[in-house]
Amino acid sequence: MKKYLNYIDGEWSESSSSKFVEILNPANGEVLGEVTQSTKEDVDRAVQAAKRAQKEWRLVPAPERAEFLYKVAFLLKERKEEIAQVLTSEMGKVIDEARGEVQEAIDMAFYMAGEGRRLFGDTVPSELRNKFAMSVRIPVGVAGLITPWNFPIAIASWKSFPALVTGNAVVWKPATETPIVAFEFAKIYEEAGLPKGLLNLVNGSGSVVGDAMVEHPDIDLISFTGSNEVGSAINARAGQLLKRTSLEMGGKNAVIVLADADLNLAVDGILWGAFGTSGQRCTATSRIIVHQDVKEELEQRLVQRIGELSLGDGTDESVKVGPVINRSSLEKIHEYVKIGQQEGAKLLAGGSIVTDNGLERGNFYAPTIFTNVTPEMRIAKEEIFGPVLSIISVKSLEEAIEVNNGVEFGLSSSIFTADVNLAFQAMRDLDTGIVYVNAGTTGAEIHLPFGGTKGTGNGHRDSGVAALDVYTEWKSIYIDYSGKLQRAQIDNY
Ligand code: UN1
Repeated sequence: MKKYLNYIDGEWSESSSSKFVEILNPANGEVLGEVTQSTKEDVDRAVQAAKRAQKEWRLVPAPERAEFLYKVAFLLKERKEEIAQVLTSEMGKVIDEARGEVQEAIDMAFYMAGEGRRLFGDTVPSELRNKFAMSVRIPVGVAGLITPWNFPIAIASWKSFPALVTGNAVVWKPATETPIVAFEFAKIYEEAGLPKGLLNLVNGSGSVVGDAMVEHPDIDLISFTGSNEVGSAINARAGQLLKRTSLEMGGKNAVIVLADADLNLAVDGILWGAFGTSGQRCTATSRIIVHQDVKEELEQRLVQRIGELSLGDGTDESVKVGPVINRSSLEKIHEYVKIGQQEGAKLLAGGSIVTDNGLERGNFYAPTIFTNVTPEMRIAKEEIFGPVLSIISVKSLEEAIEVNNGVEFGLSSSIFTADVNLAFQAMRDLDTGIVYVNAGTTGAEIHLPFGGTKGTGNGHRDSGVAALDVYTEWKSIYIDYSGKLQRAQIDNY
């Protein structure tokens, strides 16, 4: 059986724990290999290697650091199909989406490589004569990256490229469910010739490897994407240790459909947003907030179209919805469906674990729609992370915005309307980090900030120029060439 190892200080190595965990294909339960389970000592070795490597790396000019990212970008481009196939078999998303995800990593590589020739700071006039003032970005040191299984390469790219181009070294713990994609990514870094110790891959559980990273005194920041439960525990401990954290967590994203909306377009956007990646995106559409005048019409069209979503192994090009990641996720989704029924919501479609057509060996859940959902119901408030959609009816845009904003998360939202005035009102008032007009809640592009308000995060953003803020400190520099002591705020007044 193929064994997946750690990549520490430029070497592939097995953990001293000698423990391995099986990697399963979520579409059929096939064992794809097994992955080493690391210890605290492995983390320490990775951190020491990172620390050593970063000492030299910070002195490498940023455009030269960026050269490695360009190489990574071209290698990713070359292997796009191969990695996409691995991604689908390991994580389950359908092959088209897997290709899209690898493309997201390619885009991010080129974009962040470009930053090697920007990394803009400010030059500003000094308030004193013969004095120069500027600010520059400096690396934080060793960045600890903890990434999820739902976007195993895109999110690792959102974090590792800006970390490296700004002069940091990386210790990376990928999700236990997706070590093969992590292996492929680390191999590409290796092939690109990235100096050893700058990118260290440490496989293992959150409770051992993740905790050791948070606790390690030589890891200067943690960038995490995952659940609120884990994120807030990381933040609490990192807070005590005065360690920087960037957290990207849950969502409860809504599509608002106003009475004047193009319903065909709205249905396309909703189905893609809710059932793409089997609803396992942070940005997935999990609520529809519809104007009462078009509620029935929208429901009819959704129910009609939901039948077209063929389920199956995502490597089959004709399949539209793949499996969910594992058994416990499948059960959690089904639990929520039962909760919805108990709460009095009406099931319009789906609502069951799929066991027919040979799909019983995989983790398949039928695309599910509830209607007559009210904002207080748990299915309208909690993140389900599966193909379950709740329809809530409202009487006005104002009420729609109130419902949208009435949850503890604030990642993405969307509005379908033909009225430009209402669209702008929504853009202003929707309390989410990402807003779409006449498109669903998914589909963020890498050159804009990705992240959310309230319980979704802690004010930081992945991707875009904003990502640089996570991986750099500001240094303000004053150069006095007057040859005399000039006291700021005193000698100029
Ligand atoms: C995620 O679900 O965590 O906007 C990332 C999107 C993708 C990224 C999603 N580009 O849906």
